[in-house]
Amino acid sequence: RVLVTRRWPADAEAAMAAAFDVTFNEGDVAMSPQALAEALRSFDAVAPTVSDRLTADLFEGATAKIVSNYGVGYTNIDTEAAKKAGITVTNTPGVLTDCTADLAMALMLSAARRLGEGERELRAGKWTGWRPTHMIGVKPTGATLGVIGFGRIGQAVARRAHHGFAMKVIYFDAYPIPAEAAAAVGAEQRASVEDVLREADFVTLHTTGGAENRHLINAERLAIMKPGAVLVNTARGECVDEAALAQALKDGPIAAAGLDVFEEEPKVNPALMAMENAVLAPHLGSATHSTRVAMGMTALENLKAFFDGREPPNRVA
Ligand code: 8YV
Repeated sequence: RVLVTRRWPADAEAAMAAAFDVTFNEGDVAMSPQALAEALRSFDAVAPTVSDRLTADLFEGATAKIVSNYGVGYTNIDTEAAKKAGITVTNTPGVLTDCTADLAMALMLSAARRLGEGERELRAGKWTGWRPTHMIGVKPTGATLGVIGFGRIGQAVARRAHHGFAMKVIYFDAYPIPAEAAAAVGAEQRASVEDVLREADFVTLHTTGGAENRHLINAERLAIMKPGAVLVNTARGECVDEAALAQALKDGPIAAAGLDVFEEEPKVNPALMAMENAVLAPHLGSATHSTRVAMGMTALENLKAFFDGREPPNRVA
């Protein structure tokens, strides 16, 4: 018996229903902690999403065998607590790499070229006509892109930027990256986050979230970014100190930001909302039909393998 905490695209739901006795939780809001704790006690498996927070307390008395996360990022789950409770945790890597990288590029271009601001002006009937100094943005083509977190998604963004926009790519990753992966996009490694921030015209975040990367971008680090730089975050909201970012968008040095993720989703810091130079998206990284189906299929594959007594392909705990 499997509980899926949200409705999935129909194809993925049908595949799940063919394999398991599955309940899809109805409703557009995240499940309450009480309901999640209850699910962990009454179902054999739970398939949560990013907005279901499976904190340590919820694993006390849990009898489920596996949590199959619908998403690659799994900092919504206390994996240590799951492990202690003897519960396997899996995720869905790979299938959403392209879509997330596409969205990072969309945010980068929108923020650089002031698309949100421009559209708001036009729709408000405030556009007075073409003029040479109107809505001047920042030019991505040929600029330097700094990638922080050079894994699957970071590398996919680097490919797009390097091959499509002739950008020079520099990166920092806390873990070793195979030289061939960097060479494929002509990427040069930098020794620290600071080194990337001092040199890059555009900075895009592709680390995990969680305590390890909380406020990876803070006031001190924003202060050393290049004047006119653009920050993009499609990773996790907690990676950026939103209050400090709002201040930097107001006072500099950076010119703009494109954000798909927020510290307290679905709440967005009002100080960010107030900034015209922030392009804000409601966590759309993986939001295309084929990708959302593929995420469901991957979550299902992990469950099937586990209950067939095989090693699940994407175990994280
Ligand atoms: C999902 C994501 O929308 O996979 C991730 O880590 O952030 C997004 O692709 C979300 O996680 C769904 O649970």
